[in-house]
Amino acid sequence: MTRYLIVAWSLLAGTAFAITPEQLAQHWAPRIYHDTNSSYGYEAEYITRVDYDGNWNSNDNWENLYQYAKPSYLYYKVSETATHYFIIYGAFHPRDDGPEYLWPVPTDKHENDFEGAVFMIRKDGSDYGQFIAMETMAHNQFYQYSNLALQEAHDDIDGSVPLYGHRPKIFIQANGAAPSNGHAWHACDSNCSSAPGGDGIVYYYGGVAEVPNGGSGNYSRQFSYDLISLDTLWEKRYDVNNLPFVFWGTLGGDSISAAGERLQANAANLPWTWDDSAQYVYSGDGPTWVGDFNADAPHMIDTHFGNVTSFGSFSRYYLRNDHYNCSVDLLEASSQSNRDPWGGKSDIYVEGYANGQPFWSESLFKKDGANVGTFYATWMGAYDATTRSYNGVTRRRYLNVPANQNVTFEFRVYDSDTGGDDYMGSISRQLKAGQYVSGYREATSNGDARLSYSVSCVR
Ligand SMILES: [Ca+2]
Ligand SMILES: [Ca+2]
Ligand SMILES: [Ca+2]
Ligand SMILES: [Ca+2]
Repeated sequence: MTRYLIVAWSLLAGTAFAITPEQLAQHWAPRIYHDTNSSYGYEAEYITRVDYDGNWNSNDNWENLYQYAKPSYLYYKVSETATHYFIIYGAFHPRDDGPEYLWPVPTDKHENDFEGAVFMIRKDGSDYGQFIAMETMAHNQFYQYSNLALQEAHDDIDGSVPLYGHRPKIFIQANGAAPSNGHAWHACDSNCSSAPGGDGIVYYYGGVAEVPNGGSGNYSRQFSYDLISLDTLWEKRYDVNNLPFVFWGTLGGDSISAAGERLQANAANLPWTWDDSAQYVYSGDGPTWVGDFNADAPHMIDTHFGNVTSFGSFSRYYLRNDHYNCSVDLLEASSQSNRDPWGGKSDIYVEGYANGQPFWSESLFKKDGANVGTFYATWMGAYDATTRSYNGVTRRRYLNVPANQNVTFEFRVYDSDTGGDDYMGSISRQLKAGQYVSGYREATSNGDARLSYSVSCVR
């Protein structure tokens, strides 16, 4: 009875989360089919917490594997817009083992590993909402899954999401999965009926962190995991010198083990530096960049999927996300100069960078034949943006950048031409956590354009 009163009160008050983030994460916590590989030792497959060995030192985790028990944990984080929840689940492994690392051969073998998924849940008025879609992280590639008639936009749909009751079923690859997919996450397929090589274990959410007693058998061994908040790592995001981070978003890992094995150094990344590296090739995953998985999942999903609004409205503004650093509102842009050949109107677009990392491009806003002095609202996908599939109405990006120090934000304006684009100047601002800057119809460095914007860094 008490809970129903709380729900009713929350709805009336308009507060975030009718139920707690923990309850949401518990409800949707996946059932995990974890392939195992005896060649590298079953204990190197176990999912556990980063401080499983009783310390926050990240470069003794390979060596301590057999000295400490590995109780089963899955990390989680919940964020929320007016219309959806976004739940990240992530699994840590002390080792990503495999064939010896010989650069540039792309094999796994490194200290620490962290991969996972984000679930998008629509608020449909029920306690826990409706599962809409999932993206998984599999060794620097993101995979898209849904059981609804979602269409592809800037990435292809990779399949459906098999369920166990209401819970998504996840397949995690084993150490040594060729050539470099150890501990990658995918939706379940036939690998969840029959474990590759005949061995694999099941992790299920039971609220208790059991210690596995072996990795053999065709999913006959099943262990309860407990959830642990990703806050416990986010709170240490600026703690470097391998405690546990070596630099922004990366757990420290040695290039050689105590036993002399050659390892890929510093290879485990947290969601705030995840990226689908395919964006660097022609068939990339569209205008979504480093950290969006964690800081701006609504943007990433709106970029990858074509019709998220087919299943209800889609807000792009967070009611709650404790894990972004800065937000950028690019509000309007105007040409002040006809830069097309022979004095034609400029075809303006804007690129945005934070410490050199892109967050805005001509895929998000472009206005062909812009009148000099007219201010055009930079709604994502409007006018002549080279990406016009956006469903969520927004001019805001949420970013993960290390804002404990000054972050350099740069807006560059260009006139698009077939024979080479013309630079129309830039605006550069520096700020760090706790600071806010804005510009109203501010001129770019060479006066060829004007922009209105605001940038706020909060943590
Ligand atoms: Ca350690
Ligand atoms: Ca080590
Ligand atoms: Ca895909
Ligand atoms: Ca196996």
